[in-house]
Amino acid sequence: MTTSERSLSKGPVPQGLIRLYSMRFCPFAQRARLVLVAKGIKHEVVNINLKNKPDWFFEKSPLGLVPSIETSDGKIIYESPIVCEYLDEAFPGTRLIPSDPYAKAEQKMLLEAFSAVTPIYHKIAFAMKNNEDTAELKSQFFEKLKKLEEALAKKNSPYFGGESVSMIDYMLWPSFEPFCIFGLEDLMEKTPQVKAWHDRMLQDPAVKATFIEPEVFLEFYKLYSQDNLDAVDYGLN
Ligand SMILES: N[C@@H](CCC(=O)N[C@@H](CS)C(=O)NCC(=O)O)C(=O)O
Repeated sequence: MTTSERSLSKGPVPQGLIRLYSMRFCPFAQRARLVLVAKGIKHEVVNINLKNKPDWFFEKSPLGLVPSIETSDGKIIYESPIVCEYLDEAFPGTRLIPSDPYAKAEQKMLLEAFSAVTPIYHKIAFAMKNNEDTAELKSQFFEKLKKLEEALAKKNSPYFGGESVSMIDYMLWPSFEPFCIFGLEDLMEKTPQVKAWHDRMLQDPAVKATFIEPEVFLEFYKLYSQDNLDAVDYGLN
């Protein structure tokens, strides 16, 4: 794993590699990492210090956000759903997006329904830091979780896309990894199908390969919420 780049621009991407501009604790970047690993795509990771972005980063990601990817012929692709779809279509191996148009639309609708969850996470993290009451935020979060429970019950399958892991599972997973640090496990007890999905996902090889231990996450959140410039490097050698 590389340390965060602060000032040096990177040269061209070597032939046969994808370069991912990332931040280790970013749930959107984790989507890209999951897809890269699941499809066995050769890649390198450049971690960006989002509290101190180098100027050149805006050439690699016009909105200044991670993830973005760069190909060896200089193409830049950004926004996590677009990055993941590109990787799935441009590379061989297991297809993660269903070919059936309705199944594909269903996955996108589910993602849309769950999309507002990251800001709730951040609000919970900040409320916890300030010792504020998180009950209202947790109930907002629970409403999102119930939608997922309904989707799994309707589908009656182990994963959101059917019998095996597909793109929607990798798009949703990063929001579930830091669950315990926000004290949200009790909510998952009330959505048993989501809980069973969560436990299954923990066994997925790409999830295992990109997993960040809760205590590392917790320390990152503490440092990040204190505006510590080194937060994104927490845990690196
Ligand atoms: N819609 C974007 C969101 C990406 C995003 O918000 N990334 C955050 C890190 S988790 C970021 O780069 N933040 C930098 C900033 O806001 O300046 C996606 O899905 O890729």
